[in-house]
Amino acid sequence: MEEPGTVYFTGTAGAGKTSFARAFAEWLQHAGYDATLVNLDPGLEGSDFEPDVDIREWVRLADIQDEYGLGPNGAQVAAADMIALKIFDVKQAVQELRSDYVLIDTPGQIELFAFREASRAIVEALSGDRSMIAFLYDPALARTAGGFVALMMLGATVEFRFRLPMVNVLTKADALTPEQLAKEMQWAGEPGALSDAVADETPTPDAQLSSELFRALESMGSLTGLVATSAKEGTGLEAFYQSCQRVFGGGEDVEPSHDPTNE
Ligand SMILES: Nc1nc2c(ncn2[C@@H]2O[C@H](COP(=O)(O)OP(=O)(O)OP(=O)(O)O)[C@@H](O)[C@H]2O)c(=O)[nH]1
Ligand SMILES: [Mg+2]
Repeated sequence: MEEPGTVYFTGTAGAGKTSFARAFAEWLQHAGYDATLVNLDPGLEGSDFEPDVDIREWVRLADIQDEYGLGPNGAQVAAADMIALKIFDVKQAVQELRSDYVLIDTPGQIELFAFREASRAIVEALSGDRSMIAFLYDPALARTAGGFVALMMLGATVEFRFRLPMVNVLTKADALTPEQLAKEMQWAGEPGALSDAVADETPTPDAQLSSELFRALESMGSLTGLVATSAKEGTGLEAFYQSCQRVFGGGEDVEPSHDPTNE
């Protein structure tokens, strides 16, 4: 059996990681693929998300706070190390399900995930040859050119830390006006339009810093487009799937493991 395609969903707090991972899992199921949804967020709350493999079986944020008298951030730091210690149990549970795709929802606080060594150990343990990161752009933060560039830099940081191929995803597209959506998509596709917008926004921009920054982001491949999606309306999921396929298989579809018309 071919190794599954593994996708990590990352992005700023509230960017829509959990909603998008879940919507994509449902889309894959309808398209005839098996998807294992993995929750790596020890603080996940809410009952309508039912992951197939759940870190909370081993590590729960509320329990760590109670046991060690920690606040939510201190508990997240402690949890990251505890998750790393349990990661082979998680891996075994994922492997037993033998799915075509493994979708991994990561903790809300991205700096904890991106900067801690424990996270690198976690990603290393769970990743095979077919692994990638979906970096989610929250439209509320991407609305200004400065905010958009800041997200690009954060995405570049995540890519630099984990050294995995990355696909950029704009979430909650339904919450944007068509004009806002068109503007953000243009910034993603045309570096010149984005750098002009940054210059317009900042009355006295440091032109040299901006142009060096753009060059660095460009050479890291951080300006390679954006897939507009909405978990709420179920849009953009096929386009995201195609982007994943380009990363995993040079654009070729894998055969569905079951026929969706038989369900
Ligand atoms: N309009 C709209 N809202 C969305 C969409 N996806 C998520 N949201 C809302 O955005 C908020 C955050 O969504 P989550 O999926 O929990 O985001 P997250 O990145 O997992 O959040 P944390 O794990 O807490 O950092 C919720 O209020 C969702 O209802 C979408 O496609 N459209
Ligand atoms: Mg979440």
